Amino acid sequence: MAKHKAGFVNIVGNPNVGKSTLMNAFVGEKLSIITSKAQTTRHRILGIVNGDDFQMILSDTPGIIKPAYELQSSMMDFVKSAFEDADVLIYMVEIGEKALKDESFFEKIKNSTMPVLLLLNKIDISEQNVLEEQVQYWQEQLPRAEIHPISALQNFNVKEVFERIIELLPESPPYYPKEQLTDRPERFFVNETIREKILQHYKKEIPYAVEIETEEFIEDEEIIRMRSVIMVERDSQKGIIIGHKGNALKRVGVEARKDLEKFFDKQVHIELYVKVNKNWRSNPNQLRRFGYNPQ
Ligand SMILES: Nc1nc2c(ncn2[C@@H]2O[C@H](COP(=O)(O)OP(=O)(O)OP(=O)(O)O)[C@@H](O)[C@H]2O)c(=O)[nH]1
Ligand SMILES: [Mg+2]
Repeated sequence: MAKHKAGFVNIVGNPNVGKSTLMNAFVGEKLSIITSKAQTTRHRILGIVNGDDFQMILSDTPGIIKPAYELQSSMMDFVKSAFEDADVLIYMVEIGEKALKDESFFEKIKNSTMPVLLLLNKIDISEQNVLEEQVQYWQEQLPRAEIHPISALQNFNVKEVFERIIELLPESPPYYPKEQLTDRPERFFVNETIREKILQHYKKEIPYAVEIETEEFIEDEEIIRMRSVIMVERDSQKGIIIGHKGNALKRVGVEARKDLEKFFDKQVHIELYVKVNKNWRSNPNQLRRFGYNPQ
C-alpha cells in the first residue's frame, strides 16, 4: 500500500473571492458560511478531508484587508498563522483582480518556500481571452506558483486541483482522528448560520457590528434546542435587528432553523434574543471571549 500523506492546505486571498465556497466544495459539507458580502469569514476554520491513504486539512481564512479595528486585526492574525503552518498554500484570486489588498501579504506569498497554487476563480463569468490574459499576468507576478483556473461555484476543475494537492502533500501520519471533519464545536456552526442570515438581510454596518453567542445547545433524541444571543454594538442597532413587530428577527430565526435542521439532520428549536455589548469589536477581552484570540 502507498505511504500515508497528510498536511495543512491553507486558503488565503482577498475578501469575497470564493475561499469558503472552495473549502466547502472540497469537504462536501457547508462548514463555512458564504455570502456576497466581503468579510463573511472571521475565523480560521478547519475542514478535514479523509481518505484511506491521505488526510487533507484545509483552512479557510478571512479575506485579507487592512485592519481598521481590533476585530479585523484579530482576523488578520488568523491569516498570518495560516502562512506559518501551510504545507501547501492556496492563493485564491478572482477574475479581474490585480493584487492583494495588503502588499506585505503578497510579498509573503512571493517569498514563501512552500508550494503555492494560485487558483483563478469565477471563470464561469469570464471570457476566454480575458482568462488567458489573467493567467499570463499572474504567471509574471508569481513565477513559482502553479496556476489553475477554476469555478468553485460550478465545480469546474475543482477535482483536478484536489488531486494535485494530494500529490503535493508530504508523507505523514494523520494529525486528526480519521472521522473528524472540523476543529469547531457544534455551537460554532449555530453562531455562523445565524450570522449568515444577518449578512444576507441587513445593510451597511449592521452585519459587521454583530456577534453571536449560543448559550444553550441541548440535544434530545428528537430535537435540538438552542438559545442564541445576537450581540450588537449600540442601542440603535438592536432595534434594527428586531425590526417592526419583531418581523426581521423572526425571519432570521426561521431561515437559520431550516439550515441548521439540514446541517444537524434533526429537528431544531431556536430561540433568539438581542443584546447590546458596547463596542465589543474593539474590546480585547470581549474578542477573546468570542474566540478571536491569536493562535
Ligand atoms: N460566479 C461565481 N461566483 C462565485 C464562485 N465562487 C464563489 N462565488 C460567489 O462569490 C461570493 C463570495 O464567496 P465566498 O466563498 O463567501 O468568498 P470568501 O472568499 O470566502 O469571502 P470572505 O469570507 O468574505 O473573505 C459568493 O456570492 C459566492 O457565491 C465562482 O466560481 N463563480
Ligand atoms: Mg469566506
